Amino acid sequence: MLFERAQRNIPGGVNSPVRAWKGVGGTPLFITHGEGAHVFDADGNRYLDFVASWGPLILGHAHPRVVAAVREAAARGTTFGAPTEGEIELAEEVCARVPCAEKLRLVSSGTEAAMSAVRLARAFTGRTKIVKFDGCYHGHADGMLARAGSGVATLALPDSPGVPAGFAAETVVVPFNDMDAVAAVLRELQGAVAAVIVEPVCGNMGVIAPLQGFLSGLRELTEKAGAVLIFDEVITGFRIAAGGAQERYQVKPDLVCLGKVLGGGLPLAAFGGKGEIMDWLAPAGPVYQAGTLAGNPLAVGAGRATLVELSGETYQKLEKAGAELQRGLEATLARYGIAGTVNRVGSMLTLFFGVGRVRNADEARQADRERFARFFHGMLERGVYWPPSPFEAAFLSVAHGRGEVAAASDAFREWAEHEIKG
Ligand code: KE4
Repeated sequence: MLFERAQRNIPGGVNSPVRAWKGVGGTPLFITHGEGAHVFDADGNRYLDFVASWGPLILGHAHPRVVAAVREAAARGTTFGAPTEGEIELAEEVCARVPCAEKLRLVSSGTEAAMSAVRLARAFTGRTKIVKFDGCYHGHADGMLARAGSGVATLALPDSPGVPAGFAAETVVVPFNDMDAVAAVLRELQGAVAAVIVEPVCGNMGVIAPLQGFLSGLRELTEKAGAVLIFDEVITGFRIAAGGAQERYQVKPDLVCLGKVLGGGLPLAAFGGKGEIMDWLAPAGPVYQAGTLAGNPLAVGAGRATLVELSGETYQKLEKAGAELQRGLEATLARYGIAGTVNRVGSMLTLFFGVGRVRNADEARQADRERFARFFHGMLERGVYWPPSPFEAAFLSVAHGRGEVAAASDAFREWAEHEIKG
């Protein structure tokens, strides 16, 4: 049994906690390969995949042009530790698409992107306090683990041991979508807040969209307070629009964190924004940040091949598929009288059971986790691999056509029939 064997040398048998199915119980699938909208496990079972590696695979698994780009790059050598033209082209492409990005630094993970953006904001403002939102997850750097989402929420960890109280004390946590709370904190900490960091659409408490005016309100408040506004678009970047949430909601932050889709499934992330802030970064400026494999040619190749495929038409297709799936899920909830709600933005969505609406982490935490676990396993039995946590987002790819959406809706209806009628 692979999971037992894995646990002998890997803590918890996984290299990232959310993969261990702690939120739904059971033994995690070990995946052997993926093709388009499907993944295959070590027992040869085929599943319609809505995990999408937690967001990167907007083109589906093993997209031929992404695979070819990685093959071609690898054949020329995997890494040089020196600048390459491909990094310039990717930076130019990202800065052309992402409204706030005048300059960009490539890193290898979303955690590095968020950690570095926060350090940059602290240096640029000469301040130390960071405001984040309950349930938002910005990777696992020490200061970011206060009331985080994703695996921290899934495992119901209070935060994390090992983070010195002094670090946590610099992070102030307020409820998502609560403009008054943000205004109060910025007033109270007048002149001490370096940055407000937010997932413009929360994806780590399940999907939670910003209320009307929330993002523009954050923009105004941070402007007035002299604090840097950081959009963590590691999930939403290139996912909910070509220019991410800042294009979809027409609100421009000072800095942005990007990842997942940007790397096309390889380890690539980035942070970018106003040139006057980014130029504080070494070697242009004094703020140190570095990475052996930053801008790695294989990851840059995969990212460029992915962005090339993401045109306006692609986003219309993803929007349509997402809306179709939401309609199917909601129709079944209504038909069987199952309390629940679907939160969706574009091709990322979450099904919350037992609650009427979810606008922040407290409301997400009220959702019925036991029913979610039964839902997860019920869908798996019917060939659909949904994210194994009530606090994550399900993702559609361009490979999820009408047939795939119908299959997922049918599986949900069959599960609901069984759940209600036994
Ligand atoms: P990574 O360090 O995992 O590449 O990125 C951290 C990160 C930063 N910001 C946001 C908004 C994120 O969602 C993430 C990572 N997301 C989780 C799941 N939602 C990654 C899955 C995992 O931890 O295995």
